[in-house]
Amino acid sequence: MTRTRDGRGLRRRRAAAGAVGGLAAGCAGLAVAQLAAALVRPEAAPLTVVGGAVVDRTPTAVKEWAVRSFGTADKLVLTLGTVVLLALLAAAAGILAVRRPRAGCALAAAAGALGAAAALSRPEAAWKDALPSLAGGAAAAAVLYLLVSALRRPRPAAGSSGGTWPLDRRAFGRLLAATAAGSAAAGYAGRRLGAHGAAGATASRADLVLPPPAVPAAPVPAGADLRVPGLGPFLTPGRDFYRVDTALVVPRVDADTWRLEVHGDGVARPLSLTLPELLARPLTEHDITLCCVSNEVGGPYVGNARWLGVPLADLLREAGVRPPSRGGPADQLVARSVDGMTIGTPVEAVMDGRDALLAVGMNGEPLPFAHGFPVRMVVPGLYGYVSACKWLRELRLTTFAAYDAYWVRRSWAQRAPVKTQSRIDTPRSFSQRPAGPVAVAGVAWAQHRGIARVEVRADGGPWREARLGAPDGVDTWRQWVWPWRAPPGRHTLEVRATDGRGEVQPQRRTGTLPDGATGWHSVTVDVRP
Ligand SMILES: Nc1nc2c(c(=O)[nH]1)N[C@H]1C(S)=C(S)[C@@H](COP(=O)(O)O)O[C@H]1N2
Ligand SMILES: [Mo]
Repeated sequence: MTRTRDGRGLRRRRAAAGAVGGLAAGCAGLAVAQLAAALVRPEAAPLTVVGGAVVDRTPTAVKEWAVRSFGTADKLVLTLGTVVLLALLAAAAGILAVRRPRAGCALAAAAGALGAAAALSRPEAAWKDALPSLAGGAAAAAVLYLLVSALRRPRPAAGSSGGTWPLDRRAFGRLLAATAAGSAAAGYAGRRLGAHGAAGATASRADLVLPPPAVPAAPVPAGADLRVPGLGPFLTPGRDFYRVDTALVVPRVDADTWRLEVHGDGVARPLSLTLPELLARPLTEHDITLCCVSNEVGGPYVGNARWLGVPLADLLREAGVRPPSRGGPADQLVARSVDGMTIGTPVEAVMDGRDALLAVGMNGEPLPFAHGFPVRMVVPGLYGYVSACKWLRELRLTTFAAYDAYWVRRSWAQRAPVKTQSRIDTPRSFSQRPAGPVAVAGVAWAQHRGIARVEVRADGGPWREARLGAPDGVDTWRQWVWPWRAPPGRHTLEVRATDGRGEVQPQRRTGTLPDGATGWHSVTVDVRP
């Protein structure tokens, strides 16, 4: 084999080998960190904490854009972005290490320290969350040192020049193979351990038998579901229910070790409850439509479910809490999740008689992990970010003056009752259809006020009243349908709802920030002659 002896080619080959070594060291570091995280805390894995720290710091406008552009895939995009950055950093450390081994290895270790800093910056971080990233950085630095040592070692072949190059390709190759094997083994062990940890949570969910409700919900009225093709079911199945949260990895909480703490201002009797203790209280079942403040006009982040849970007001009364209207000192209830989300809800709303629940069941089953197992909050009439904390672990009573919850610190409103909205689900915008009768249908919601009327109009003409599905209380959406005789041509359909208080949904289009979008939804349809 001929070797390029000129300096340029040599440098290029050394740099390439260094980059390969850096990437291998990076993989080894990541695998070791993953294994350490499985031992310490799965949420402390480097990709998770770095991604989470980025989420925490992303300006709200960028986050809204990401949710709009990528939907729920925003998390995948973020993780892939982090991996690409890490790979670039690893390659750079490798290239640097060929010329200056100490500096290159220090860069690898520094990447680990950066991961540790990200871990410690997360809400709810414990000091040990720094360990996986530090271990990963140290492993990457050590492996990189070994690899570049092989690159700098004189080639053992007889008669070689004895300089620092050509490299000892055999030793380098052997070390690369060993690194790959070691990384794979550490990665595999981490996965097995992680699966083992999650197995406890999975078993605890499988074993959970939900007690029957003391106050069951009436069956959904026969006419609530209009069964129009193109319209979703009245009750949204868990697997189709929208998911909005900051968790890059869905927390899998073991119900057997779960506890809820209730304390704070005006709490005469603080509570610390296990799940069986919570479930020993009378449960209520209630249909509630949940929606996200980030839902644009016509958007998908709304769903309706039958929830089973402990009435939150009863639990608060048990703890000695009084609402502000009865002289209580706290006007804000701050719910905190196992992953450090904080969600602030008006105490007055929670205790005004509505069915605010600490939910354990969704559509007849324990909550899915993605929707907050084992316990989450649901409060009719409030957007999710001010009411619906998933993976709940603490309820603290305080004031709005004294404390800003997670999203409030990121420029969303402190209080956010749901705004009246209506959506056309069929026909779809920009769809084509033959002229003739068309069932225009959708949903409308104004939780805790109810929907009194839905109107539709075509091409800016007179408003026509739609037929509503039977009401299932004021806390759920209502389906609606309007028979349209579609003439040929391009048409615009618009919808607007009136809530149970007689307020017509405003036409003015506003964005989602700071407290929810307003405006009428419209679709454009092409009708063939
Ligand atoms: N722990 C936790 N709870 C959370 C969130 C979160 O990010 N973390 N997001 C909230 C928001 S913004 C909404 S809209 C609802 C969504 O609930 P879902 O994912 O079950 O539909 O959960 C709320 N509860
Ligand atoms: Mo939300």
